[in-house]
Amino acid sequence: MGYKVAVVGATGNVGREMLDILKERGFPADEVVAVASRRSQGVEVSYGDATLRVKALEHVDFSDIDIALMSAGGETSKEWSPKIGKAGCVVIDNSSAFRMDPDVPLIVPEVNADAISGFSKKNIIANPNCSTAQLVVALKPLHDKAKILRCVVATYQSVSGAGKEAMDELFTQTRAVFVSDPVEAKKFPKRIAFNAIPHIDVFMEDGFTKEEWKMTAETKKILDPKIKLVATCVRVPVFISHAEAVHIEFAGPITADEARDILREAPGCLVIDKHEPGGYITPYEAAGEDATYISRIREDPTVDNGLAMWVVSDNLRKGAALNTVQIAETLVNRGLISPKKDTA
Ligand code: A2P
Ligand code: 11C
Repeated sequence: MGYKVAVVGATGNVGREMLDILKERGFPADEVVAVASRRSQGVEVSYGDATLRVKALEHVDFSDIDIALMSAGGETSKEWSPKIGKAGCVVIDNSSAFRMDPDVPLIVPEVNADAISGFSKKNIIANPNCSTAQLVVALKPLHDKAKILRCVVATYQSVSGAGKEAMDELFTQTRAVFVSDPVEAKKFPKRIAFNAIPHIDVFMEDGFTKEEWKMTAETKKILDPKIKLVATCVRVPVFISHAEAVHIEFAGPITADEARDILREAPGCLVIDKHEPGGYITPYEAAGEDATYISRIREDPTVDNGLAMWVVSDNLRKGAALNTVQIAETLVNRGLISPKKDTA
């Protein structure tokens, strides 16, 4: 007996990955329903060898669906996730809409799977921002060893984090530069082709961007509220995978060799760290992969108990779709959900 699963946002970057990952990992789904906006009604999307016809969100009855994987933007989530949850369908929400809600667990299964049990108040579980997810996967095993006090992060984020139109914009602008056409910026505030933009999401009153705030607030909720974290989030002309330069201060001593050994054994982490040209991972190589890659691990001589490292992961997978499916797997494996009916 399997589950009936809806993927909401099935025509988008993350939704398509969700469909692929459900299939790849053999999630026990008897039926998968692809859902998007009215614009996409009837559009075909792939689910393994099968083709699914997209349904408009307004036309779906969620009362007979077990799990909704939601990635249709914050506004759609704000309106729909509570309604879907009330209909008795567990929502795993990839937007930022409910992450800070105390009645909604914010989960990265390798880090805080035990917190999932609080989901039943609203029937919503939140998936973190992509730049947070990969960071906490790498921080957690080090925090267990030597208590992180402070973390300074600079991100190098791919355009796919901003959706499929943003990927088109990088492609179109790059082509325009080569053929000397005028370069038009629509989705991004400045040209992204051959550039770097230190601005992701809206500005806050204190001068930080919301993306930077999310990294701080979400790390505290998932890992430890005592950790101090400051981020600078930068968009770079890369299609897939976010990279992060991470500087950590610990309460006690930890060497680069110890950190490397710990991270080699840690769930979800893969260490590629040779001190030679090419002995590290780049975003291009991480695209399409599930791991959080860690390279360039070294001691930081400018602070007590400091380490520096480079963390890279596919933002559409661990940063979004994979983590969402892993949350669904956690619900199933811990017996926290059972199928409403046998649709086999
Ligand atoms: P659609 O293609 O019909 O607009 P991305 O982040 O890659 O741009 O994808 C966003 C996803 O969210 C798409 O699948 C998009 O569907 C879906 N979406 C956007 N707005 C809504 C809405 N109001 N109702 C349902 N799905 C929506
Ligand atoms: C980006 N990290 O790269 C963003 C996308 O809060 O889920 C995801 C935003 C979020 O633009």
